[in-house]
This record gives sequence, structure tokens and C-alpha cells, in this order.
Amino acid sequence: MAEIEHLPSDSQVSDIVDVLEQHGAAIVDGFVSHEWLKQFNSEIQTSVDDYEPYDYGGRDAAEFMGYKTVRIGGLISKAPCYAELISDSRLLGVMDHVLKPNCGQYRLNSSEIIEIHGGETAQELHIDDMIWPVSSWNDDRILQFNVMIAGTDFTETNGATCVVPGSHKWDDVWREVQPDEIARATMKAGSAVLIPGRTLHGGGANTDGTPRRAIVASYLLGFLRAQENPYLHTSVDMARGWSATVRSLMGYDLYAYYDGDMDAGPLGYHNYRSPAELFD
Ligand SMILES: O=C(O)CCC(=O)C(=O)O
Ligand SMILES: [Fe+2]
Repeated sequence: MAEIEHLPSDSQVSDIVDVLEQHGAAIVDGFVSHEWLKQFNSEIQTSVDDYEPYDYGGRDAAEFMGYKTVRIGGLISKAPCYAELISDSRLLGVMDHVLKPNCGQYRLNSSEIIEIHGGETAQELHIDDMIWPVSSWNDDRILQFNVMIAGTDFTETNGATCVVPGSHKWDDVWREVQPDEIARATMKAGSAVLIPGRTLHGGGANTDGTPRRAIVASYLLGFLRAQENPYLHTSVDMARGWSATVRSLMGYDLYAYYDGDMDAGPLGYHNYRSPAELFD
């Protein structure tokens, strides 16, 4: 049976990156503090209580997103302490290694609660980079990087993510997957599973009825369009309360990167100036 390597919470960024490069996934145990997790879960509770299922607009989409899965986005507007998670120095250290060399500036791609409830079946294995057509341009650079914090324990029976270690190096990522190639991201609440954009994975089946909550922060090469539209969940006033790093991650900044090799920009300007000037 395949396994995902576990690392301690005080791991060096270089150790995390080594495991990611080798295996295409890593779990960092005890990644967030109990206090932070308690605060987050309490701040998000109203949104969870108010949840109403979406119409995902088609059967394939509904199948992928799950019939018994609660998904809630726009986390920074609903749980302000989410800002601390996305600007965590270990996460930014990892993104500096895996995304920054290919874009200069990276952004938040999406924020999401994924709470899998009893009776949900396993999600189709997929790579998250499939969202952008350039993922098939025969290039092994990743576009997006997914971090999932366990908001509850992740177990084999409540839907712990299925991950295929090593699949990030496969020539044909869509080849048939053998059962013994699939690992489960079993971990305690507060741990994190890190899944770069070209690693096969999918939510697990929930057969025991205990809700499984993931708190997702996904990062993206800064010149690509993000999956989640952050501006419809936030405002300039809200952004005033964030650090400059968080504002930049949330897109309240100019993407302008000129190093000769990856020249791009300006993207995302406001009156032809950097949105960052709104906060001077
Ligand atoms: O919930 C999970 O464990 C994984 C979900 C996922 O990969 C997705 O929705 O893209
Ligand atoms: Fe995914």
C-alpha cells in the first residue's frame, strides 16, 4: 500500500520541498495550533450552519464536487483568522520554491472548506492543474499548489484524501491507477497535506458518517486567472485590515514582473496604478 511521508511541524522548508519533489505530496503533522483551529472553526460556524447546496450546473460537476459534501468559499471574509494561514511563513517558503521561480509573484487561487459527510462516494482522481489548459503543454512546471488543513481528524473511513505518490512524475497522468498505488492522507486535526498541481488525488468516501472537514488554501502562478474571484468576497475596506503580504496574495496588488525571461504585466491595475497604492 502506498504511503504519504509525514513531517514534523517544525520542519525546514527545504525538508518539505525535498519530500514534495521526490513523492509529489507530504503531510506536515500538527501544522496549525489548537488555538488557531478552534478559532477558525468557531469563526466559520455561522457559514456552515447557513450552508445551502449549490447547483453546480451539470451532472459531471455535481459528481466531482460531491452530493454529500459541504463546500464553502470566500474564507477570509467569513473567518478573518484565515489570513494568518495563507501568510504562514512555512507555506510561503514552500511557494517561494515551487511557484515563485516560474512567475515572480504567486497569488491565492482559492479558499474552501470541503466537508465530506456520510454516504459520500470517493471523488474521481484528478490533478488540480487540469483547470488551466496550459497544463497539457508538455511542461512539468506546476501552475497551482493545494494545501489542505485537517479541520477534523482525517481517517480511512471518513474521507481522508486519496493521493497517488509519485504520479507527479508519470508521463501519462491519466493512465489507470492500481489500488496499491493510492495512499490515504490520514492525519490528526490541525495537520496539513500538501498536494502540488500535478499529483493525482481525490476526496475519499465517507462510510462512517463522521464529517471530515478540510480547510483549503490553494496558491497559483500570479499571471493566471484564479479559480475563486476574491474581489466578490472582499472589499478595499476589508483589505485595509490585512498585512501587505495578505493583500498581495488576495490580488490587491499589481502583477508586474520583468526579469527578461518571464516578462509579464502589468496585470490587475487600478487606474493604471498598483492597487497597493490604495493602502499607502
Ligand atoms: O476533499 C478532498 O480531500 C479533495 C478535494 C479535491 O481534490 C478537489 O475538490 O479538487
Ligand atoms: Fe483536487
